Amino acid sequence: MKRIISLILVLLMVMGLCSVTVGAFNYAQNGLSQKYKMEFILAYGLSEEDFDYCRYINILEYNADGSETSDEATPDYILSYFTMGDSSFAYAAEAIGDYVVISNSINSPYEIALFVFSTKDNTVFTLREAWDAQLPRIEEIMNFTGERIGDVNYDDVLNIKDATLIQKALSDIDTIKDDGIPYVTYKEGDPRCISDFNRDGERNIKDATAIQKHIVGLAF
Ligand SMILES: [Ca+2]
Ligand SMILES: [Ca+2]
Repeated sequence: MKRIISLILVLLMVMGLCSVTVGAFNYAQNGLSQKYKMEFILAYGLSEEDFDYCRYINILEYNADGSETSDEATPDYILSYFTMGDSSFAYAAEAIGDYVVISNSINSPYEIALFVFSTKDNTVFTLREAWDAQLPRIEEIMNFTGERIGDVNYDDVLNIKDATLIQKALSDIDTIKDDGIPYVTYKEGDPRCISDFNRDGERNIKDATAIQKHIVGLAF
């Protein structure tokens, strides 16, 4: 799903469209993006020389209240996909909060090449910091950049269907594709496995039960 969105975005950029709304986010690749690129780098504590090495940056603008952004108004937050000069493109995944997120730069000098920039106070949050601070609309951001742990059918909703799919996979009636984000190879016990809902390093019936309990608001 995310790969399809990325391909569509790249295609639209190639076609010369300046911005396009994806869900509730506005994807910008215009003069405004270049302005934020510099602000973003300086806010993160990098030197202006580093700017030359920033070869790739994608911007998603959004407002805290869910309203649409425009070229005229400053968005409240900017989600950035950020790659430094010598980085090669290779997908890396990391478990953050209730999600597994991806970076497209395993050699980035940062924990993961996804950041949220607050335009109000020029603050840069790593995705983990953004999750810990529970920034506005953080779940939408995490869903956009990764997968919810336990959402084994990848429909962006955690519900009984996911618990059922885990049960079927355990009985070899069905399979869980990739057990993670399709870009990354996972082994059972990997802390990034999407099916390991209770985070104990194993996929078993306890994960299906934990999802069922979570759905009805019980601790697991
Ligand atoms: Ca699901
Ligand atoms: Ca488990």
